[in-house]
Amino acid sequence: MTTLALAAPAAALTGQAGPEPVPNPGPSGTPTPNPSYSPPPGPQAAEPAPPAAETRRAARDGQALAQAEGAAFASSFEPGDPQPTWADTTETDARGVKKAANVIGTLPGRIEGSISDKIAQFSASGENASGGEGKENLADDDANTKWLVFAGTGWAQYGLSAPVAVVHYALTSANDSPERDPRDWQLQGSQDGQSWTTLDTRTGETFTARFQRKEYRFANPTAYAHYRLNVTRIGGGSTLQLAEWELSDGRTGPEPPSDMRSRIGAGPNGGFVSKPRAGFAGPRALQYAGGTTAQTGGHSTNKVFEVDIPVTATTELSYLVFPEFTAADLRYPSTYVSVDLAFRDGTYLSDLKAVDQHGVRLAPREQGESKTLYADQWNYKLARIGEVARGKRISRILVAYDSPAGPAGFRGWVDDIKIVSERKRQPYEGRPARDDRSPR
Ligand SMILES: [Ca+2]
Ligand SMILES: [Ca+2]
Repeated sequence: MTTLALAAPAAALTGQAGPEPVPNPGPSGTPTPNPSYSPPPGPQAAEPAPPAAETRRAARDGQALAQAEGAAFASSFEPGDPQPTWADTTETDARGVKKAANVIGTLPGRIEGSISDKIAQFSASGENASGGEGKENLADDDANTKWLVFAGTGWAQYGLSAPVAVVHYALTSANDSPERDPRDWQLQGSQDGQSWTTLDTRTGETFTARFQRKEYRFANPTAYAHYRLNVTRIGGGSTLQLAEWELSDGRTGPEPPSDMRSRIGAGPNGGFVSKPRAGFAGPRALQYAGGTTAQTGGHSTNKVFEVDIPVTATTELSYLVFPEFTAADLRYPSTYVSVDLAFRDGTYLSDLKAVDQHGVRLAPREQGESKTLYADQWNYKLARIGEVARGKRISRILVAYDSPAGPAGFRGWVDDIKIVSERKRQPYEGRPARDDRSPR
C-alpha cells in the first residue's frame, strides 16, 4: 500500500474544530457489523487537509511516475492531473440512449427532503478519525458507521454549499453502548459559523434501540449556511457517539431523479488498512455512488474523461477501486463496478471480453460476481486491452456499475486510472537471468 504520508498542519478542512486533547482514549466499543470501523483508537485531532504544496507534489510525482511507465493517460484526480470532463453524468450511447436503468444518484433510506448532498464541510469538537469513527460518518447515509468522541459532551457542524432553511432533522443511534447516545442537545444555525442561533432544544431524549432513527421538526424561516448539533448530555460515561445526523428542508415526496453520482471526493471514511479520507495515492479519488431502485438491481455507465488515445497491441488499462461495505449489505453491492472505455467506433470495452489479471471479464456485473474485489480496501485491476481493442481509439473513460442487488445503496472510489501504450521496463522489475534455461 503506497498511500502518501501527508504532513499535518493545523485547521483548513475542520474550520474552528481545534484538536481536542483527550487523555488515554479507550477502545471505542464492541464489535460493529463492519469490522473495518474498530481498529485501535489513536490521537483525537481532527484530520487536517493536506497543504496545497503537498498535494501539488503528490500530483507531480504521480505524473512523473506515469510517464516513466509509458502512460498515454494517467489521473489520480489530484490538482495537476487530468481532471474529469464530466461529473454525475450518464453516458449516452451511439443511438442517443442513456446507458442506465434503475439507478439513482442517492443512497436509499434518507429522510424526506434530505439535504445531505449540500453538506460541503464538516467540523466537530472531536472524533475518532484514526479508528474510522470520524465526523463524516454522521452524513454518509449509513447507520453502520458512526461518529465517536471521547468526551461526555460534544458538537458536530455542517457547512452547506448554499444556505437552506432546515425545519426537520433526524438522529440515528449507533450500533452499541446505549449510554453513549445523546440525551440533551440543541440544534443551532449560523450564517458565519461563529455566532449561533438555537433553533431546537431537546432534553431527556432516549433511544430504545440500536440503529434507531428519531425525527424532530421545528419552525424555522431562515436559510442558514451552517448547522450545529450541540450535545450537552449523554446517557452516561464519557464517550459520545451517533450514527447519523440528517437535515431536511421539509420537502415531501420522492427525490427528483438524478444520474448515478461520479465526482471527485476526499476518499473513503474508513478502511482496514488505508488512510481515511484519502485516495490510494494523494488525497483525492473519484467517488461513484447511488442506489438501485428495482428488485433486480440496476445499472449505470457514467462518463468521466474525454480523451483520444489509440489502442496498440500492447495497451494496458489499470486502476484502483475501493468498494465500500455499505449498510452492512452482504450482497456487497458496491463491488459491481469497473472502469469502462468508449471507443470512437461506438463500441465499449465491457462488450469486448477484455479480462483483468485474474482472468475476470472487465465489465461491472462480472467484476462483482467474481468476488475478486474486496470491500473497504483498495483493489488493483489491470487489463491488457490491446488483445481485444487493438486499432481502436479511446474517446471516453467511464465508470460502469451493474448490480443484481436491489433496492440497495452503493458507494466506492476509483483512483489512479492509467492507460499505458507500451509498458517500459521499470528498475524494480529486474531482468530475466540470461542462463535461466541452462542447468545448474
Ligand atoms: Ca488520488
Ligand atoms: Ca453513518
